[in-house]
Amino acid sequence: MSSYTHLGLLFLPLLLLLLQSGELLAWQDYKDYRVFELQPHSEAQLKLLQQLAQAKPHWEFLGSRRSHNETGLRVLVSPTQAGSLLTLLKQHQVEYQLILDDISVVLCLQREENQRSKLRLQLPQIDVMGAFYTHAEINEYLDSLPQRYPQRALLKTFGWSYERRPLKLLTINNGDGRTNKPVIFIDAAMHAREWIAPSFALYIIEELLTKPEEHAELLKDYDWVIMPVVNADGYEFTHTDSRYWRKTRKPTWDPESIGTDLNRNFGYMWGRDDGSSADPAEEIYRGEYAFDQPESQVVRDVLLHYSDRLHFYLSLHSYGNYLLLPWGHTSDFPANYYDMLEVADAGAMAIVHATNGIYSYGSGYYLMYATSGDSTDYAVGVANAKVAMTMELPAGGWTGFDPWVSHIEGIVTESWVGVRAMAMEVIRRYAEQS
Ligand code: 0X9
Ligand code: ZN
Repeated sequence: MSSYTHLGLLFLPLLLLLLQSGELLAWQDYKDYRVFELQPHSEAQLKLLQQLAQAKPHWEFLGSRRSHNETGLRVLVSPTQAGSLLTLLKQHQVEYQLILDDISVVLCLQREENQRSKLRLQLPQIDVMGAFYTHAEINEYLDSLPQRYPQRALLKTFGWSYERRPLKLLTINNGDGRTNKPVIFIDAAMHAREWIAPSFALYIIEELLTKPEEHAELLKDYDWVIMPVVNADGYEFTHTDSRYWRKTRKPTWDPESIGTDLNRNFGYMWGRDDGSSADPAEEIYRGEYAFDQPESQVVRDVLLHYSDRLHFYLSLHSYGNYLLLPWGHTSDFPANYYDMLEVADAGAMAIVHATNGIYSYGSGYYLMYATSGDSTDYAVGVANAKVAMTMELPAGGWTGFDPWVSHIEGIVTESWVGVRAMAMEVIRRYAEQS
C-alpha cells in the first residue's frame, strides 16, 4: 500500500514535463482523487455502501451494486469528500484500504502512453492494439473502409450526436451479393469511459475484414453490423476533459447536471425507479422521457431497421466479465431465455478453455443489478432480437475502466474467442430459420 502512495513523487519529472508542454491544461480534474478498496463483510455493510453510492455523487463507486460475492469494491473519492467517507466507514466498521492517493498521476501517465503510441499513427490506418483512439480518429478509419473493401464494407451515417458528431454504422458482409441476410449487431461505448469496448469493436472489424477465409462461417449467412462508438460526445469528453465520464453531454433540466445514461433511456419498461433514476445528478439518470437522447434514438432506429432479421444484438460495455441477458427490469425471464443462456454458455466456455478467463452469465437483474430502459431489454421486448446480451469486458487499470494500452491485446483477443463462439452458436441455432 505505502509504495503506491509514493507514485506521485516517482513521476514528478514527467508531470512537470507535461505541465510545461500544456498537456495537462485540459486535464485537470481528478487531481488528488483517491482510490479506496472496501471490503464489505456482511449484507448490512454492502447495503450501506449501496446507499452511499447513491447518496453522494462525489464518491464515484466504481462497480458498485455488483454481485454479493464479489470482494473489493473500489471507490474513487474527491479530496474534499475523502474525510467524510472515511468517518462513515470507520463508524460502520467497514474494512478499507487506500490503494492510490492521486489518480491524476496515473491518468497523466496513461495519456502520455497513449500519445506516445500514437506518434506512429498514420490515419486512416490504425493499430487497434497500439492505442486508444478518439471518436474523430475512429471515424476517419471507418471512412476509409468502403474504399479498401469495396465489396464487403458499407458505411452509413445513421444519425448525429447531441453535439453533432456523425454516428456511423459499418456493415460487413462476405461479398457474395446476397441481400437481407440475418444480422449480428454490435454496439460499443454507450458509456463513455468504457474505452476497451470501442477498441474491441474495432478489433472485430479488423478480424472480419482482414481474415475472410478464417471467418467464412461467420459471414456465410450473416451480415455483421457494427457501431463502435454510440456515446460519441461523452467518449470524446473522456479523451479531452474527464476520464471517468459515463453519460451523454446533453444538458438536463437541472443546470448543475449534464448528461443522461443512454442505457437507461430506451423505451421498453422505461422509467422504473428500480434500475434507473429520475435525478439528473445521478449516473443512472434515465432522461426526461424515453429516447430523449439522439444517440439512443440512433440505436433504436438500427434495432428497428433490422427487427425482422436481428438474430444477435451484443452491446459491449466494461467491466466485470459478465454476459448479461434480459430482462434487466424484472426478475422474470423472457420466453427465449434458455436459448440465450446456451449462447452465453458457448462464449463463456470458449473463453475459459482459451485463456482461463472466467465469465459469469445469466440474467442481468440477478447477476448485477436491476436496469430499467436498457438497450438489450428493448432489443428483445420491442425489436424482436432472438438473442440480446450485454458483454462486460474485463477490468483494467486502477479503477477497472482504464486498462493500459499494453493490456488491449490480451483483452480483445480473449473477448474475440468468446464472441466468435457465441456467433457460431447463434448461427447454428437460427441460420436455418431465416
Ligand atoms: O449499468 C449498465 O448499464 C451496465 N453495466 S455498466 O457497468 N457497463 O454500466 C449493465 C447493463 C446490463 N443489464 C443489467 N444489469 N440488467
Ligand atoms: Zn457500461
